[in-house]
Amino acid sequence: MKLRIALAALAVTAASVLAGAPASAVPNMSLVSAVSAVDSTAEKSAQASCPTGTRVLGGGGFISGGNRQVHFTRLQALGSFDDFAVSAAEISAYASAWQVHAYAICGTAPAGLEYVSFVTGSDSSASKAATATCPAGKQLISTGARVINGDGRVVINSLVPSAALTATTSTAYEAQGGFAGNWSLYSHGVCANPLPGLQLVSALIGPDSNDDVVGASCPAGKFTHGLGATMSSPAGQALYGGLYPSAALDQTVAIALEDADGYAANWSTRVYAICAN
Ligand SMILES: [Ca+2]
Ligand SMILES: [Ca+2]
Repeated sequence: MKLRIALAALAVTAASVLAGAPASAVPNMSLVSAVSAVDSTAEKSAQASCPTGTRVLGGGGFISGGNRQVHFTRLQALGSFDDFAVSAAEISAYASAWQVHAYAICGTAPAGLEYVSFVTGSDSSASKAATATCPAGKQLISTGARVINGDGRVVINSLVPSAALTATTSTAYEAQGGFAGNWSLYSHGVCANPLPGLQLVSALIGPDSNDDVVGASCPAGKFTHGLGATMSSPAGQALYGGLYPSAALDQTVAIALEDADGYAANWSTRVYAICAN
């Protein structure tokens, strides 16, 4: 489980406003963060709140102290509160203290801003996929996912923007050993009228049997409004320890870790950035 890293710079900061940066098409873009308590509660949440007058466009999260045993159960832009909500849970009993961080990408409302969701039915299938689609004429600016009633035993594997940025698909798998309960999966998307320079970029690391840290950079002068990621093949035996934008909103980072007893086969991680002027 050697760590492989492919990115230009890795920065997690408390909060930042893009002072001195070239003007973005969406005015007043900023990155805001929030943290949960540091303890060993089995599931906990953090919500990062956008500054007054700005809307949540997208966001991400980071788990500290999780040691391969804590994973995201929710990454969601909440249009009703203009918060980015992040929850994480222990896969099974884990004694150490850990903390979840939430990051919100905020800005003045772009024209046509709309929050869309799709939820699967509830059953105990070993994996599920959910797709949320933007209304006709609008395009996707960020992704999200949420597991309901997974009791920590369901691992989010992907939040993938479609190539044409019209939809986002989430997948999740039951963790190693399975889960007998019924659970469901949400896909969440944020849509808007097409932004100037809107462009999907991604970066891939692997396949191999190492943990991954992978970053994708927006083209010069563009900003990330949302992000996404996918892991190939580990099917519940690898989890995200982080999925977040850089402080300057010019890059996205995914950290993908094998579970506590590892995963022998090769797998890969792809991270996405949804960029615009
Ligand atoms: Ca099951
Ligand atoms: Ca394993």
